[in-house]
Amino acid sequence: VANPPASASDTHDTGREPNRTGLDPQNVRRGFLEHVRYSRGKNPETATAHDRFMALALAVRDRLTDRWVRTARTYYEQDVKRAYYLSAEYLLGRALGNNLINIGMYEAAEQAMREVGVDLGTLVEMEPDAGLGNGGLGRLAACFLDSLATLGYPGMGYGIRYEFGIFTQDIVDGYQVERADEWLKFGNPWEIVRPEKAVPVRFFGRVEHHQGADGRPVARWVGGKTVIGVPYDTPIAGYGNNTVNTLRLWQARASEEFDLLLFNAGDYERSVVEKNDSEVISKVLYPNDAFQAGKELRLKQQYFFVACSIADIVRRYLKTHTDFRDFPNKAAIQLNDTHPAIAVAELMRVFVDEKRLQWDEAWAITQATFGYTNHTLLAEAMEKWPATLFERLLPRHLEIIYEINHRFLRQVQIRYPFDNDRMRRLSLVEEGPEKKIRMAHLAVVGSHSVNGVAELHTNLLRRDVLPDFAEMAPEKFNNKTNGVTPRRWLAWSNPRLSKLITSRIGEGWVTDLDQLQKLAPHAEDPEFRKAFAQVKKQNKEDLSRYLRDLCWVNLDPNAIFDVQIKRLHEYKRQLLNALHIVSLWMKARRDPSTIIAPRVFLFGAKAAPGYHLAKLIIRLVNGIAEVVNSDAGTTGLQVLFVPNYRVSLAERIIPATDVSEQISTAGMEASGTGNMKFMMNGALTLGTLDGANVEIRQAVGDDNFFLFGLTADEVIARKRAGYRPREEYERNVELREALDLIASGFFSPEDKNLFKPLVDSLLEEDRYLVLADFASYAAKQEEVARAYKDQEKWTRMAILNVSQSGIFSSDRTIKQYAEEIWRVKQTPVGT
Ligand code: T68
Repeated sequence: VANPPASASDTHDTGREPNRTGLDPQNVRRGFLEHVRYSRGKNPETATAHDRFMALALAVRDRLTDRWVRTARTYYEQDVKRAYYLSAEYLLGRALGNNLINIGMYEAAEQAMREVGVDLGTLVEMEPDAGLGNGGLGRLAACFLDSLATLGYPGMGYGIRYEFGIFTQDIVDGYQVERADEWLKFGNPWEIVRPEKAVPVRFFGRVEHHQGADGRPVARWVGGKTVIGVPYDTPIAGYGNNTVNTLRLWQARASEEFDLLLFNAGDYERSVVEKNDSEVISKVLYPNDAFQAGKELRLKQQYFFVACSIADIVRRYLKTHTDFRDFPNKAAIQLNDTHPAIAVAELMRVFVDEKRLQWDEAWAITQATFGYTNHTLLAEAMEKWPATLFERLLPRHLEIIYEINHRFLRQVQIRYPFDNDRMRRLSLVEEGPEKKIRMAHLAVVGSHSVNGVAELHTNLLRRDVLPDFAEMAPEKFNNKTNGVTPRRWLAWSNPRLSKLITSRIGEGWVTDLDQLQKLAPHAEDPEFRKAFAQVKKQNKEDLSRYLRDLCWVNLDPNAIFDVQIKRLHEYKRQLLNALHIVSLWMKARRDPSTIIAPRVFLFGAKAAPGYHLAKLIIRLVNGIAEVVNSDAGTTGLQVLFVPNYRVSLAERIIPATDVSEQISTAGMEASGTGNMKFMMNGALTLGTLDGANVEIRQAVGDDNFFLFGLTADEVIARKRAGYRPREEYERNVELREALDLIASGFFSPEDKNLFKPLVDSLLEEDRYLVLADFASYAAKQEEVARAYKDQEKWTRMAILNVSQSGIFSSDRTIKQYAEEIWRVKQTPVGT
């Protein structure tokens, strides 16, 4: 990509030389050296590796800046409709490599660094992951930002600038130990703080009701405490174009440095406590990925970033408009799950209380503006806030929610007279010992679109989770199957495969992933298969080297790399994988020839710190690894739990994977997105008919997918019929042996009863049907091993997986959101 010349006015603005931010190696080298000196205050000789990383990152940011300014101006001048993505999480990972790829200066940077004796790879490794998310939901938001920019959509992300993202995981004696993620400790070269755009946010206080001058009632939310939201902007560069969109993250600041009254009265301590109370709001990401803890601070976080973002969106709208009738034609706001759902009430508050709109008009505009994406079917993840908490923290919002509910239930009553049960089910308020606000219901009634994230998930949402809403407003419900960005997850993370693909079909696939279909005929070409297998082998060697230095293990790159990396959760069934490994190992002890093909089992997963069973599963996997890896009699089996799983680790592991474990209980995983990344990188899926696995199998064909397990309907039927896990245990010798060995304390010699809670939960309830699916899983694993022995056939299957992965590009997903929900238009940015 050639460097676009700065426009005449740009150059005039700053009086700088026209090619100050050129993309050729000489220019990049000069930019780098200037930042070493003038931003880091070092000589090239005294600069540390971290100084060099910062200097290069700043040089890259300079090269994004002209486009960033031009993008903002283009959207403003054309007064385009914008898509606003509201998300409590963005799991961005590292930015340097991705930015170099997207603005087309990777090779130039590599050469520039070589010329000054610096290894680019070393600098890339200096960058901490931006881990402002838990898992799939946060990573999806990051992929969406990349696709919005690459497709040239006027899109903007809003969220929280957590000082501490997802915790760092150490493994100590087999246990997970959490450490604070100090990602900002050495500075963040990408962000720009904009204190002039700070927004005040009120909490607590009370509502006063008056008669307004116009005779209409007025509500005034007064008193309470004010916190300031300060925006930090991060540039989001599109691939191969001039678009640079913005991710705006809010940091909480105390409204006064500290309360001067208290300070002057000598109560210094209390004055500083107040400051802490405010600034703690953006301190730390809640580390639960599928569970609502119901903490007050969490609700504060949600309202904090929503209030700042809504104020920002309304302020921007009012720069070019005087009344609000056109608002839905200029702003689409997408709610990433219910975490920002309070935005529905907040926009109503701004319209009705501050801008004095009539309720009905405000409501119509609000509904036309919002869309809601659901990411889970699990009851324990559904957000419900005690009305008492709401009343204290956000008294006006509770009134507004009651008003929304009152009007909504009246409509229900007219449509379904005398159906009190239905009214109770649909209400935004859950009655019971403690009154609660159902955030999903608020999001559904406040939006014109409600979507699930895979076909199966959307259907289950309609049928089982929100059936009454789906019956009342079927036109709201739609599916948007998730996707992942091929820039990070193929072009950047798997350069060998990218090069091979491009050598056969050209480079168009990077922005038009369906072109990968052109690879299908090449699956029949032995030369191509050989090159493809070679790439996988080299990636496995790279990963083995990396893990040798990290974990002190020597993995066999000739073995099947069988990988399960995702958050640790019972429904994802890492236990099923672990149980099967134990049974494989026991068989191999008796008869080593039962190992059909050598295999490396890799796990990577963080457990929510309060989720004891999940942490115990980590300890179990490490216990199994210790035994299996040190047993010389079973050399064909290796097990490794890789610590601190995160985006940058996924980038190393996925290109080296042969078997992708997607083994959740059917009906539990909304979509999955790791499954798509693996497919794109030539791994074969071993999976249930859950989430997007269903669509992956459809795309690639049954012959190229290892399917096992009960279907979602069968899972429900089994539970209805009174599932008794102990019967599975009695019936299956291999399963029994494995469970007995774990129960005996063999994998926890220091505490024989350590795993009793795990074994008991499996034998007594087994909510996720691990035992019911065990036989089917083990049988399919045997088929996997046999298939791997035929390397030609395996490689053909792997190539076909890559070739059919085009629909899982987040570009496809984002086009669907843009055309079917947001109605925003691609708006190219000129040079
Ligand atoms: C995930 N959800 C789904 N939630 O589990 C996954 N939850 O199937 C899907 O592919 C992905 O979303 C994207 O749609 C999550 O990741 C969370 O992380 C989360 C965080 C806080 C509270 C609840």
